[in-house]
Amino acid sequence: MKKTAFITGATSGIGRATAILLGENGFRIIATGRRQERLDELKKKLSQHTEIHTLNFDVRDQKAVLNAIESLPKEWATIDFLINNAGNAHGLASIEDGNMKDWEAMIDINVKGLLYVSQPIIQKMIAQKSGHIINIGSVAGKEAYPNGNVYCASKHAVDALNSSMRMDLNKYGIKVSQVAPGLVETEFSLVRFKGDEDRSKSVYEGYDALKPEDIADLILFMASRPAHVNLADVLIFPTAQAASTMVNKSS
Ligand code: NDP
Ligand code: 8X3
Repeated sequence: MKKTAFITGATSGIGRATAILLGENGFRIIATGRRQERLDELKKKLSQHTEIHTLNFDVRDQKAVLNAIESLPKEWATIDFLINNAGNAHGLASIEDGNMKDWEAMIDINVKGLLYVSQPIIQKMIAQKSGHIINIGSVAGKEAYPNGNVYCASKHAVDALNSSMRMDLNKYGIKVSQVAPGLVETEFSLVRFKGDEDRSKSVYEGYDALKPEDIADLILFMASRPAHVNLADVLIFPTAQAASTMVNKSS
């Protein structure tokens, strides 16, 4: 029987690549995000390979999250994998200059949003006595960097939640894993720099950044291990990167 993966932030970047790769490799997909036209485009593309159901909600809106999960038709009631991917950075400023709205957005999306989505799905997983949650953290959740302050704090929170969730859900046999990527070329920097394309492009110039498909590959590998194996926490860098702030741009 096909397994079902619920993927947040499937309209772009890592989430979209993961939906496509898992969908092409025998998983049924529940794809979520806010941009309906992108959900429709993904549904059209993936329908050739697998069954796909889309849900449109903002992870910051707890009621909308709950309603969306409750709206799932009976045949989508079992969720085998939750890929907690929706997230972003907003701004890159020294702490004294930070914008409160940016800070709130990162905490609300990256931390509170992840919790809003996780709890109702964890309850389903406990009832069905199986499940696997894969949290998308970041190298920013392992080491802070200058001007990264609140984004780094939000990803440190994901790192802590990943460990603690694994401990809490151990008694139910539910796997919890984290993928912590370094630099991946997606719309991430475009969002961080509020649509400034030149600044966003410059983040990925002079070296081979990871592609969203590289992260999708890792997620597929993690999701297809035997029942007794859990890759609990994987840090993944482009070869040119050695740490948050160390990228060899001449490579
Ligand atoms: P993208 O900007 O390409 O994708 C972000 C996804 O998150 C989109 O699908 C977006 O969908 C969704 N999203 C954002 N805000 C909300 C919201 N409020 N409600 C619902 N969905 C939302 O970035 P990435 O693919 O790079 O980012 C995915 C994850 O990977 C994030 O958690 C990010 O922190 C993490 N990451 C990224 C790295 C990178 O270098 N790119 C490195 C390390 C970690 P929509 O706008 O349609 O709602
Ligand atoms: C995204 C990678 O280094 O821009 O989490 O924070 S970084």
